[in-house]
Amino acid sequence: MNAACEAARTAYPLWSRTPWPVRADYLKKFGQEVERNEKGLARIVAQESGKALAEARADVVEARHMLEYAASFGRNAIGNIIPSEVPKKFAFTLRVPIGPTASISPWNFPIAIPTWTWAIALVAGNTVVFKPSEDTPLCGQKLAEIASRVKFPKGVFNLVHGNAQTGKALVRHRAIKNIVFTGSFGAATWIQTESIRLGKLCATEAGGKAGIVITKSANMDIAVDAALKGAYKTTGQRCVSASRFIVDEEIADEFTARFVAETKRTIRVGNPLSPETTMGPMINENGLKKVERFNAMVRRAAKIERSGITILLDGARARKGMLRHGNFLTPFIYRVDKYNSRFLPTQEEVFGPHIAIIPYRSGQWRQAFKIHNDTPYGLAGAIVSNDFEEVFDFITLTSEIGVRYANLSSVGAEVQLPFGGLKRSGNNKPSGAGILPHVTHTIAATINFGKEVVLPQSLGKK
Ligand code: UN1
Repeated sequence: MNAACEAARTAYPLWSRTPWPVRADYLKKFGQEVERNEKGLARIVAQESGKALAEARADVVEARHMLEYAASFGRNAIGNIIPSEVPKKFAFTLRVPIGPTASISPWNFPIAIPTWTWAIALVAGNTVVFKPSEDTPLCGQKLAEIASRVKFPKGVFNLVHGNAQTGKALVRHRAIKNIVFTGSFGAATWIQTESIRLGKLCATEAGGKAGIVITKSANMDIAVDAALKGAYKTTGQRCVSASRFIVDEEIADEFTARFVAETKRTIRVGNPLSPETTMGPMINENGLKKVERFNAMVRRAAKIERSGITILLDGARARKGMLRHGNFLTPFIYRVDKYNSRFLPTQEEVFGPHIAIIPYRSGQWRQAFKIHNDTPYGLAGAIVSNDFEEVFDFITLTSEIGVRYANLSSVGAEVQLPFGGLKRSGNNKPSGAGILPHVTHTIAATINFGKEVVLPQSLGKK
């Protein structure tokens, strides 16, 4: 790791002075290589992260989109011309890189999310030390192999493997000036604190507890489809996974019946490489145990009289055939008829197929929005409604989340939009299209073309 950070430091001066369009060409080639290797990469994603094959392919496609998008920055404006009150003074802004950048990325999008953190950073002139998750090292390795095929100058793109200990050492290394991180809230908080202490910059993306509000006017087909896609993609292990469906009580029974029936009909837990599989395993034993702990909490609560909690589909470890050897879990769905802010399973990120259906008093959609916002997280969420006012209010006024959807699911972000959350979901520095300001400094530059020094604010000639 020390060698990687020193290499990034040594390569930085030359790379940061390389023209943007030249740097962008490397990213363009990177994108082409990813496209050429799409099938092979997707297979590795499925094998290593457990995502179903179609989703694994989407992960690779999203990475290519990010690389193409980053490359486009090579031929874009990188600043503004700004008027000055002093004649013959020319003022403008310029984006300059920050320095060697640590990129620490998670296993749930092992090809796409790394590119979110380093593709634009590289085009902008930063050198990178990339640490993939210890759960998906081969995906990280494959990205580094592509980096060496596109022949970045030595030291521009570096890879280190390791766990949290490596990550911590990387954050603390004196060559590193900026950290771009996606992962857990705990790790994000540590990085933010440590960055302040060491005078570094950082952009963090942390967890979520996405909800979908379904009002009386909702198109029920959209509601059920959005719910299924939000709940089960990546086995509920997306930071945008929907785990709370807040439904008008008048349609709650219909929604519940259809959602549970569709879950049983369409969710096939199994080998991610098999085309019938719609839900692969949990990433590891710890991830599985965390979901089981939350499932057990709900089971305990359901036994208490008048708790208002009913289990609709009891999830468990899959025991069929070979599945018992892996971290396979089936969906857990419950209904919460007496909503309570202190009930941890509807507050905390569970990161798995653990779903609460929460009915609200009919017509009281503002109440539903309150429940929607009633978590410490604020990443993504959605409303399903055919009422203009409800949609307008949710999207523009009320919801406390960074990625807002209407008549869609909470998953499915695209790279050309900013991606980031409020509250515990990060430090307000979105990635995706939002990352450029966090991998560059915006410099104010002023050039005098006159023969005397004239100051603004009428300080004039004296
Ligand atoms: C994440 O959940 O960790 O919006 C990222 C989506 C993906 C990215 C999710 N494009 O579902």
